[in-house]
Amino acid sequence: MSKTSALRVVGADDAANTAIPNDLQAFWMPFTANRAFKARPRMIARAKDMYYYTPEGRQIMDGTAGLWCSNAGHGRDPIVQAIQKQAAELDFSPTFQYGHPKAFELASRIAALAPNDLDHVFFCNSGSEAADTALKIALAYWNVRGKGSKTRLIGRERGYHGVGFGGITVGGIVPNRKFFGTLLAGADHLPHTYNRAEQAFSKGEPEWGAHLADDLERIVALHDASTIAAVIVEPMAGSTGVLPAPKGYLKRLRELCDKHDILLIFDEVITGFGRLGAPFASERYGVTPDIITFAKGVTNAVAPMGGVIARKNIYDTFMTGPEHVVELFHGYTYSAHPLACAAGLATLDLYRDEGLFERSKALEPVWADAVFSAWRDIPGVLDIRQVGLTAAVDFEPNKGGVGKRGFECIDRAFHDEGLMIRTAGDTIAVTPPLIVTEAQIGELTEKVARVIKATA
Ligand code: PXG
Repeated sequence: MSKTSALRVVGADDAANTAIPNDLQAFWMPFTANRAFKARPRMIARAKDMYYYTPEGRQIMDGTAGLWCSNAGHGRDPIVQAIQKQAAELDFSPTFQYGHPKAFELASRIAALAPNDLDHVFFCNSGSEAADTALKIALAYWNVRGKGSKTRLIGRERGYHGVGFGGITVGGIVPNRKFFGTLLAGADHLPHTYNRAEQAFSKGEPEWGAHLADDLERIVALHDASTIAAVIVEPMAGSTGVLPAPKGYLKRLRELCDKHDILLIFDEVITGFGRLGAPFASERYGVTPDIITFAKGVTNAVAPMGGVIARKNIYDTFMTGPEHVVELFHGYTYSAHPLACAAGLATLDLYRDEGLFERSKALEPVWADAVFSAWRDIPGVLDIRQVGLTAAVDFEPNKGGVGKRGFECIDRAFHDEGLMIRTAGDTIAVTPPLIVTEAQIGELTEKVARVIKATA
């Protein structure tokens, strides 16, 4: 059999948008039920603003900002033009021992958005690389400071920090871990912060649960602070179904990390760049971590990019020793890739010029009311969670067993309602681009309601 994949091109005048692969086998799709997809594909050919379009031209509302990343919507002209211009001007230049101007400019712009003295930006290409980079910086920091026994990494149940070995070690999603051996040694986990009996149907951050941060005292008592390098948490756990931090929880975690001389890392891969109505969730919560990870929204997802923002004292700790010697033995060929930097700068301009972080904040009450009024009274709905421009709804499984209804929701939303959603088991999560209008919020929440009812 030929290994050349044939393409059937529909409409010669718009070939690039309408090429339909007729052999779906070669692409082993990530985090996808491959056989179900290939039997009944959900194919996307182009995108503009709030909408995707199928190869046949059917409109699909983007209920998820892609994968929580296209915060300014799709096909935005200033970003498209910036990457076109950049590709022609400087396609690639290394950032090991050389530099290009936009890398420095973007780092300064991100540092200016970050809270307090988080002033130094290390670039990579994804959220997974950002998590592993942050953990490595934390380990190296203690090493350079002469406290090399501080090696334990503390994550949290139900946490998601990407799919690298560091990230799955501190992460808390069982299927992401159990197939992959023993992971890194010496990690431990805080309990997750979700308790349906105490928190169900909370608007915004739940009142109950700040005390769960105190579990760090138990972990310190067990291992001793002299062995612990860092704690990493998401200010809002996105992947496991939108679990906002309980009120006061992050502040308590900060106090305990200070008390025991442990670095605090916020994984802001989802919560960064306006998702919670501020440049970073750290600002929303008034809590300054030592390290922030980011990705996704930094380039509006137009080019792959991730990164780590570190406090001044962390960077300064490394800037010792002979000046000709590399201070941190870490980096990626594509760290601060010129196309990603150009996309990032154009994206940050767009966020500023259109006031999208402020828009996200202003829309939050409208969004919260819409999701609660559309979903609360549907039979079988068990909980609704919302924070910033994100929301999730849990519902009872149907007779297909756990997770079957969730899967049916993705399929039905796409084919019958023209809507893209995310699911985790029998939970739907939605998180639209920050350009969403009030009318589109109404439409989106109604579509989700119909999908839940239709799959009961
Ligand atoms: N940290 C967090 C908090 C994330 O949400 C990553 C790290 C990893 O990023 P990369 O760029 O390596 O994928 C993420 C990614 C979902 C979903 O809907 C969430 C993510 C990715 C794909 C799907 O659950 N988050």
